[in-house]
Amino acid sequence: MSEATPSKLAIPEEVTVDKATIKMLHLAQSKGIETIFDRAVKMKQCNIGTEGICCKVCSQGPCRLPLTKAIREGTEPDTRIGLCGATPETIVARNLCRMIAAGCASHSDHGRSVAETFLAMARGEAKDYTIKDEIKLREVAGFFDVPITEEIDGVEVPRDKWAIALEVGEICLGQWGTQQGEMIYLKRAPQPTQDRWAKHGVKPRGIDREVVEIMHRTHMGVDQDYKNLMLQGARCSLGNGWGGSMMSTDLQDIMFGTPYPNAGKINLGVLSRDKVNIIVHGHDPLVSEMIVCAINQPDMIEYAHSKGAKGYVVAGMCCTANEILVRHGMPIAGDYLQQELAVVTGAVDAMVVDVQCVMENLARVSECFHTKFITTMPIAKCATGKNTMHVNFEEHAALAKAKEIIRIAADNFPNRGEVNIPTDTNRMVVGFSTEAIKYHLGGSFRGSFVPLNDNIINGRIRGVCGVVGCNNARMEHDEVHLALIKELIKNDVIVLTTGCSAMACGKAGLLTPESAAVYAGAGLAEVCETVGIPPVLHMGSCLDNSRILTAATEVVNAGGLGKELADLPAAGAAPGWMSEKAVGIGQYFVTSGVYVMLGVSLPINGSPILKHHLEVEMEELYGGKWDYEPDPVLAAHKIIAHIDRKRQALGIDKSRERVLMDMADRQKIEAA
Ligand code: MSK
Repeated sequence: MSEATPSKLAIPEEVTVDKATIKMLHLAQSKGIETIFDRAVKMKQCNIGTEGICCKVCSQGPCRLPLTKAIREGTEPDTRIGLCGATPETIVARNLCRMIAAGCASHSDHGRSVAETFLAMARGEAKDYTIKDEIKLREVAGFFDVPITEEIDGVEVPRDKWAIALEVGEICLGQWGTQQGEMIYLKRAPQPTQDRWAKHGVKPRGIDREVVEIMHRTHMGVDQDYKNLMLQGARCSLGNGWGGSMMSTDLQDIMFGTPYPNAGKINLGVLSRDKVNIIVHGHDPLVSEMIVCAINQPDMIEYAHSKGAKGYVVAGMCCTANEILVRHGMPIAGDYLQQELAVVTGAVDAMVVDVQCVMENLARVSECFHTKFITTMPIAKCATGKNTMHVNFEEHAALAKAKEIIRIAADNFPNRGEVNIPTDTNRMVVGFSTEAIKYHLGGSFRGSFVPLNDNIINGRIRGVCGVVGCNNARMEHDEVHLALIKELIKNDVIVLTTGCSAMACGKAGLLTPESAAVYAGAGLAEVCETVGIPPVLHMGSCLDNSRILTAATEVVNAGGLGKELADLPAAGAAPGWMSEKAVGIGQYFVTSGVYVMLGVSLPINGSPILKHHLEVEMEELYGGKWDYEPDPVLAAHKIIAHIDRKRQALGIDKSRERVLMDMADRQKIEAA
């Protein structure tokens, strides 16, 4: 157990707005258990690092080039260079590109493991997985030019799904290592967006190649042109957004089912006193899907009973949570910042982790309780903690491995000590995949985005904003998301959300259709009420941000709102991002033509020239750009101003004025 210094503890009511988190943080502190909230108070950030101005790509450094007040104000010339002569622009661009590479590699390597399992399934080597969405398989086959029909005895008949899956799996997996040409999925983007990419030479080959090329170009003494470096950052990001991530989302949908709206529950109160609690945490759903499948099998239920438990609760954490929530309605225990606090309940019999966003301190907190901390992926083990163990997950024996994990959890159930589960939970409606939005907004007979476009054009919906990403321990937990999102929906901007941002919304009750009447502007509320949707649509995990790209493309294709993604009255935001994945995601949105607002600055402030490139010049290249505003309400208004500029460019600003005038005029008439 590592104890927090009493004088340097977080004040729970000041670091989060979530009631369950406040309660559990008090409890953790009373037990002397340190969490990330306390460490954020104790440990200050490095100024040089946050500005991105530390170069450590060779052993002659690290070279640190702080931006002094005099340089910033122009009273002194900027003569800063590293030992090799590298400029601040080169150093900051290198560091940023390496963040993009790491983020893209994370999502896309997750995607690779999904593609490998998909192919193994198609070959009959991973028999516990199956094809759950054959319609999507056939649609995806079309993107890869894999035939979905065949001629038998002169008659055109549907081709066997397993034959299609085999071909799709082989082509898909090959996409990671494509050395020449361009990734096949890029053609899913609107043509003018593709034309921009071609013009600037940023169409990616395979994601593996683009990540390796970033690592090469940022090595000491290679690419020393910040604009050229950022072109490769853009190229790599597209390889993830329109490649590794998008293919992964599609293959997961085929194997596990495409999400459609369903109900779910969220927050630490979903844990149970009398059932075996298994938390599945991370991002890759290969393990969690099997655990969800196994808990309902008679032998597993009997096993729980034999240990004195009434059954199982499988609750998710981070984006593994989103994966099993949107497809199966399994509850979410909490977001990234709540992971240690879940263990502090004393009710978690097994914390089962796969990849990404798993704090190493979970191992320390687990050993303060009976909790087994179980790693499952060969690429993500943990050397810390007495309660830590590894169960190597194998796709060829997936169900058996899931049962092994479940038995470990059940065996641990009788070892519980004091249990403190907060009662807080909230209900939500989730699962708005691109397909689901299409059917929900377009009507059940013929799915279409046209009604959405019509409502944007007539001004009831002012625009669309994807609000995504993490919770960051340097910001007020949940509040940065909620303040931004409430301001957006109040101003008739419909919000698409994923990741931990979606969880903040769920905990605050924004993911229910009824919330539209409480929080949304009159126009958006009217649309939500008519079609029965929340003003904030939960689209899935952070990997599923690719769904926002496909939804935006559907909007372009539906007509009336421009020819490319950059024309749309739309924006993206990551108010509390912390992960390198968020940088990779943000860059693929910018490169796709989207204005992206951050609440935590990129580490670029040490180079005003590079900052200008990202926040101004990139718009000329791609139609999208980065921006930064820590105040969530101000950020919302910058987003709204951007949306209004796009509406004006499309010539639909007047329609919205008419909608507003209608209401105001009516009030005026009534008052007269
Ligand atoms: S889990 S990447 S903290 S969204 Fe996807 Fe949350 Fe960010 Fe991890």
